[in-house]
Amino acid sequence: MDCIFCKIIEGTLPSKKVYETEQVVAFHDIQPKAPVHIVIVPKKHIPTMNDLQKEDYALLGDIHEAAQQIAKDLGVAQSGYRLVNNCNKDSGQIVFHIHYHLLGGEPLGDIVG
Ligand code: D5M
Repeated sequence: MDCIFCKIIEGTLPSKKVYETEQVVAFHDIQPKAPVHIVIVPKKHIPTMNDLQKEDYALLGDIHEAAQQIAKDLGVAQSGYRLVNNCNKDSGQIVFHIHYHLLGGEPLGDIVG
């Protein structure tokens, strides 16, 4: 499958990982829009939020657990951070493997992932 994030998950494409469990991986965004910009990805290939099934809902909990831990580890838990999902064209989604941007490290204003 020609999916950049699947290649990162398989280890065939390098990434700067900050978090990994059996279900989820997170790594530094290659084009950061804030001092802290991490991409949190379920290992299961789900193209967009529209494709989430009920059986996948536990992954959303795993992603929030990852966000909490990463925010703590990278020192933005108290200063604040934003978790963003882009779905389809108008949102600007360019990688069609569902993911959540964790942004922080400065006042974010209208910065989105
Ligand atoms: O955002 C997709 C995000 O994925 C975008 O901010 C760039 C990032 N990206 C793309 N390729 C890589 C690699 N190879 N490593 C790390 N980050 C990457 P979207 O929500 O789809 O607009």
